[in-house]
Amino acid sequence: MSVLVRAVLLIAPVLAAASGAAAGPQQTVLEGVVGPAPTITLTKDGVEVTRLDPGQYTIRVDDRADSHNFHLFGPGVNERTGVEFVGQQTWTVMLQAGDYTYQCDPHATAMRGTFRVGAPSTPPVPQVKPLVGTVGPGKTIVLRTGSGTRAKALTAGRYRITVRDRTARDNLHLVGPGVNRRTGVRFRGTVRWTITLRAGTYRYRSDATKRLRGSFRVIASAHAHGG
Ligand SMILES: [Cu+2]
Repeated sequence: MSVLVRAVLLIAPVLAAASGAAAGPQQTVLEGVVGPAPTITLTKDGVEVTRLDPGQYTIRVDDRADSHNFHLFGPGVNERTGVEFVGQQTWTVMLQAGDYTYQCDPHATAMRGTFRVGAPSTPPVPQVKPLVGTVGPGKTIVLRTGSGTRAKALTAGRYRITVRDRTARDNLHLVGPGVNRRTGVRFRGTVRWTITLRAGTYRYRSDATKRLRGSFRVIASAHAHGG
């Protein structure tokens, strides 16, 4: 073998690697996991994905149950594992500005997440909205929104409820789809619950006084494309 040929053989892989690196920036890897518990997650470096820059991504999906699947859809993307499929899949996707959803199709109301793709200047989707529940002093109970009005119709999603239990004779007990939380009747103080409200009717009451009660409706959240 001549010195020239040997030199070319040595250099060729280096050139190939260099041109490969020049072809594009390193792709960001996202990890999608569904099952075996009824949970679905999409994370980047271990953190739940809520916003991404537009671009090409590698999605590693680990589907751990034959009763769940991982389905990602949004602008230009529609990828899914089979419900009966168990194992790993890798997808390369081009994410564009807009809202994306990942869900388990058979359990889409409970096993579901969303994230937004867009410039960092895009206002983030509000993740947790505030509510304030007050019981007492005296025979009063009310649940108010963050703006201070009595809750009547709310949008489905994550809420942080600050419960101000100001009486040792009543409590605040909130019941509705997926939620059953209460303070103790004798308890007085402030607690905070972070809960997910789903479409349906929620009722709150004092377990000690029947007439102390209220209710509100929750409507499914529309996929608002804010700008
Ligand atoms: Cu499922």
